[in-house]
Amino acid sequence: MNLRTDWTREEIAHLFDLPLLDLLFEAQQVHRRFHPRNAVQLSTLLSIKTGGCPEDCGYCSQSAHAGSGLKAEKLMDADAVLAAAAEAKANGSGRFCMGAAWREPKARDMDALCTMVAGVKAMGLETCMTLGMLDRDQAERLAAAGLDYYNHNLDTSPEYYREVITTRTYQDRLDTLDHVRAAGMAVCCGGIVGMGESRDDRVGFLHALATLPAHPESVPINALVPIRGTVLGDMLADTPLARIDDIEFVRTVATARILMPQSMVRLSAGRESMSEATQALCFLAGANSIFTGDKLLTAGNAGAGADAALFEKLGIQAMTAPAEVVAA
Ligand code: SAM
Ligand code: DTB
Ligand code: SF4
Repeated sequence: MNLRTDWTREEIAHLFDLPLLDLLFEAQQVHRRFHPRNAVQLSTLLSIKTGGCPEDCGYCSQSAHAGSGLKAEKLMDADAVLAAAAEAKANGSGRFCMGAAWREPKARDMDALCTMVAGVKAMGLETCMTLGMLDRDQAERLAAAGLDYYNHNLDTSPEYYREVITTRTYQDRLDTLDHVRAAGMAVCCGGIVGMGESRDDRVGFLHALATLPAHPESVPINALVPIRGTVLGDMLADTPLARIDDIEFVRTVATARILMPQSMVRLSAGRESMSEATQALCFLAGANSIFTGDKLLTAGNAGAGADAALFEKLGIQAMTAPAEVVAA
């Protein structure tokens, strides 16, 4: 089965426009051709370096440009990172994702980062990092240390991007994704909906992902978590009607599933404020991965207890082994 990387914006807009039940039916059919049914992969996040980031991403509590009141911290010790990874594994997580509030890693941090990757990998967890931009050499070093996935999001459409971030370009992000691919790592790349973008921007965002040279193996779809003191968080808090409509969010997930059939589509930030019914619709739409635990990087998350209860109610199993693709 050849995966299409030549989707047009018109085709994507047409999928978004389908009657909801037709869209969900198609997405779930695609899902079942490529993935085990009723199974959701669990990833756990840890912020290994919090706050004080020089970038100006309008959604982010960790930007030094934001007035979120978050205290800037130093890079954590490897031992503390490994202790958190062990706890994540004990809670059933299959992948451990370490995030740093950096524009890019500095040369002096690379040894410590490689130690963390090797240690987490040795526990039998899949490893993921998100550290900002990487050059070719940094990507190769992390891959050699055992890094399985690198998360770097396109965040939104190329057109809306400049409304959200000015300190790095869309092309900078595409370059990092190229370096990650060239180093042989799997790509985790998605973005955020509910930032005040239009439907057309959501079409453009999924178009950008689905027409990369290869589909990202993981596609995190975040709903904006509004954080006071950030440009977008304040915008949303002051105009509650701007919040993304649940059904529009579900349509975005379903369209992503149809465009990128083999990818893991992750229902990411923003889940804490979603009803169980909306989350169930997202799983029907083809989402098959979540972040577990009660914290994302700085914002709250649903927590293991709530997730276990939800899975029980919906008859969903946590994937135990690394996600396997079902042959078409
Ligand atoms: N500093 C690195 C970078 O941006 O490349 C890695 C960490 S950054 C927090 C990772 C991603 O989290 C962002 O690209 C964005 O998509 C998502 N994110 C950050 N803050 C968010 C928020 N308030 N709501 C939803 N998603 C958010
Ligand atoms: C992604 O797309 N979502 C995660 C992960 N990649 C690193 C991060 C979500 C962050 C949510 C806001 C916070 O915790 O500050
Ligand atoms: Fe920095 Fe990443 Fe936050 Fe942007 S999203 S401000 S790069 S931590």
